[in-house]
Amino acid sequence: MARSVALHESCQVFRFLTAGESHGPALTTIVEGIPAGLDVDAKAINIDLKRRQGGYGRGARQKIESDTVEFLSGIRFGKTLGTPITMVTHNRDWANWTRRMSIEPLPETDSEPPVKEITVPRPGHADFAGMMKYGHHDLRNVLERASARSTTSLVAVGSLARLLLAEFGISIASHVVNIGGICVNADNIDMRLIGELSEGSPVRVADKDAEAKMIEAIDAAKYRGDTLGGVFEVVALGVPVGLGTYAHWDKRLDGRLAQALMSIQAIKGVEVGMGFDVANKAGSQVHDAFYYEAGDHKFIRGSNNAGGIEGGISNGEPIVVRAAMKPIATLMKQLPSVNLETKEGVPAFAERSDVCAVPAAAVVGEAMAAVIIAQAFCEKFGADSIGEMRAHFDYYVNLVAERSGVSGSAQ
Ligand code: EPS
Repeated sequence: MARSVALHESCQVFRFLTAGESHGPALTTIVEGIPAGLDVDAKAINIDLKRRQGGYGRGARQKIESDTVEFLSGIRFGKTLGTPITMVTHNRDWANWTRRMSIEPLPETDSEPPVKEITVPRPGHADFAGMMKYGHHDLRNVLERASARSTTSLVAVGSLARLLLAEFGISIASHVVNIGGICVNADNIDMRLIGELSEGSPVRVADKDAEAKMIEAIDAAKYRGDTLGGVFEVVALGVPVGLGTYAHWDKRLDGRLAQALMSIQAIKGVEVGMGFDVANKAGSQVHDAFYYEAGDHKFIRGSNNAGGIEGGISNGEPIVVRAAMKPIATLMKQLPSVNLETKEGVPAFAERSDVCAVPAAAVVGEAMAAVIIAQAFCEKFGADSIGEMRAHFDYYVNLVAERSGVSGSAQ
């Protein structure tokens, strides 16, 4: 079956757009580019949405919401049609915000007191820059969309991406490796088990000792009216060699993963593999030496400091990325701020929020990694249907086997 594999001109790029305010009626997502014929069950997506809602240190909002998706397009009889997929998650809290978040202007005859404007920005939040940029007088107009509530949509798209990747044996898991400076040594944890080990943990951590200390630290921060950040690690297993490219700056897989993880609210740093520690070591301690297993016809490595990416291309090893999340900017013990209207020095605005959302951010990190890997996968094996994509994939897997010394693999 000798034939060329090329990205079809008509193939749509895997992309998506999200919309919705935190306390508005709903969060809406439109996804394009998932091939036809993929089995999609809302239940699988709802499991990930529930995972995102969990985690020790979350605020009262998660007791109100029970996030689920409703599909409005793109799926018929449980399979994708190859057309845009629309997903909606209704905000239950909207019922409590219909006046404060009214889409229509409030009637002039309204007998209720006017909706109070918020004019004191929180240091570290989008409040100040957003008000200056858009000319708003009420920072609710900024915070409603800047809120990490919108990560619900990212998780829903990520879930679709994972369903696609699972068809080709790719899985993605995460765990928390640091909360407020309490760290886990990830080197001692088997990568194949991190999802399983961290799943039952309230702080999504694969190490019980660290778990207890992290919970204590979150309680102490809450008591002080403070918040905590941390670091999570995402691992993708089964990614074939060859996704991404060194040919263009914006197609490098590591760069795309960094951008996607950095787009999650409160993320301030991203590392791939050994990350910033490469700067402290010599080349001989950093680069992953090659060996060849003649029996299995396999190129193998003694280490994976590169985090599964070399030259902007997946190299067949597990992809390992970490992201650092700053502490949430809404502090109950408010930081000094200035009223943007009166210019008077006052405590920053505070309303119901999370003390620590690193476990939730890890689930969002998995989703964004899934989206980028699925995008790169669709670019390499582009097809309009799953069957066609599988043929492209199988053909390439055989070519790689042949390049690895397995005779007669590619047909
Ligand atoms: C969030 C919902 C929000 C916040 C949080 C994330 O709910 P509410 O504002 O109604 O309490 O808890 O938002 C932020 C961290 C933020 O920076 O705005 C959610 O569903 O994840």
